[in-house]
Parts: sequence; structure tokens; C-alpha cells
Amino acid sequence: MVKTLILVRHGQSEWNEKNLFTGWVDVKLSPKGIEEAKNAGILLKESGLKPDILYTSRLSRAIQTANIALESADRLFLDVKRSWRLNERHYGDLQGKDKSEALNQFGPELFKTYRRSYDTPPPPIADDNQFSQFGDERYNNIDPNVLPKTESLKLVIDRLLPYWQDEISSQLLNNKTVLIVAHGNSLRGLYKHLTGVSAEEISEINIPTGIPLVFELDDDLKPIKDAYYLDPEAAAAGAAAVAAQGQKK
Ligand code: DG2
Repeated sequence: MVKTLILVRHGQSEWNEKNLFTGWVDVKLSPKGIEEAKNAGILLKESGLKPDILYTSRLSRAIQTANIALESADRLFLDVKRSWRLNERHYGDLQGKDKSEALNQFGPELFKTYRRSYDTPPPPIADDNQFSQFGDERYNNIDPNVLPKTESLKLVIDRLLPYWQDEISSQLLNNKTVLIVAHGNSLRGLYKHLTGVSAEEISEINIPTGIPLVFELDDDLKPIKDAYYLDPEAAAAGAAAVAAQGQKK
């Protein structure tokens, strides 16, 4: 039996709108992001896909998106599980910095390395930086040695996989339709794991906000065909806009 996995990047956040690196900083959805979240639920409902269980990160923009989308999809009753392992990539010292200013400061090559390389993390964030998560109560249960201060995509995959393997996979193997609402880079990490694309290929893949991406998986949780967006045209435009971030204010 085909297993269905639906990935949604949260709607536009206040910091996506302002063109700031966000990572683990807990910002809310912008008004546009709220509309995108509603639309994600409508797309789900129209598709006839019926998620049985919802997973989100511990960050408000994903949680808000999931709540709004499930309301417009008429599926607020779902069981929900949240994990820091689905959080956005920790953007280290770049958190809170303007992407256009960073592009000017670092130049296009290093800027792209920090945003899209597989295994080069940005410089780590200092504990006393106002955008550090040091001491944040929602991560109290994480060993301080594990709590990231910066992450590459590879490190995101390393911390995401235990949750995928121990928790989410078993729902899919029990033929539950799984919805994950998370982030541009945590979902890119999962995408890389599921599809097996190379480090080079994943650097060119960008996930747009608020458009469900559907995977159909076999019994080994391998895709039986290419994943598809429920609104492919809007997804292509959204992904191109993400790729171009930093080049515009
Ligand atoms: C964005 C991704 O994460 O930024 O952390 O700034 O998905 O939570 O909005 P999200 C951030 P890029 O890697 O696309 O620059």
C-alpha cells in the first residue's frame, strides 16, 4: 500500500518578510503568511488528502501554520506531536542579520555557502547574543551539549533522522497519512534523505512557503514517483523567490 507524506513549509514569517536570517529565532507569521497557511489547508482539502497525524517543529511559525491550515482543511481534530528535531536549521551568528547586508558583507560565494552548502555551517552564535536560544525554556530537556549554536544542512539531517526513524516512519508504515509542518532547511534535509539527491543537487532545491509537497512512498519509505506540489505554478515562483533572497530588499 502506498504511504503518503505531506510536507509544508510554514507561511511567510515576519522575518521572511523583512529578509532576515531566522533559524531558531521564534518569530510569528506575517499577514501574508497567515493567508498562505489558510491556502495550504484549502489545497489539502481540495486534493482529497486526509492527514491522520501532524508533526511540527517547536517554533511558532510552523505551529501557527499548522493550526490555520488544519482549520481550513477541517482537520483540527488531528493528534499533534512537536519536536525540536524538526526546527529550522540553526543559522548561528547569522540569526537576526539582514540577508542583503550579509550578501554584501560576505560576497556571493560565501553567502551561498552559508545558505546552501551541505556541510559548512555559519559561524556559531555567542550565548549572550540577543538571538541565541541559550536558556530558552522550551529546550530545557535537551542536553546543552546537543543544543546547536550553528548547523549545516548535514547537521540538521543528523539530528532529524532519529526522529524520522523512531517516530514518523512508524506512522507511515502503519499506513497513516502524515503531515509535517516545518521549515525551509529542515524540510530540505528530509527531502535529501528521502530522495537521495546529492549534496550539489540539494543546494539548488528551495522550498516555497505554504504549499503542500506530497511524497508517495513504498514499503521501504522510498518515493515511488517524484514528489509533487499541490500548486506547482505557485511553488515554482515561490522557490525562485527563495533562491533570489538577499539580492533584493
Ligand atoms: C529561513 C530559511 O527559515 O532561510 O532561517 O531564515 O523556513 O524558517 O523561514 P524558515 C531562515 P534560507 O535558508 O532560505 O535563507
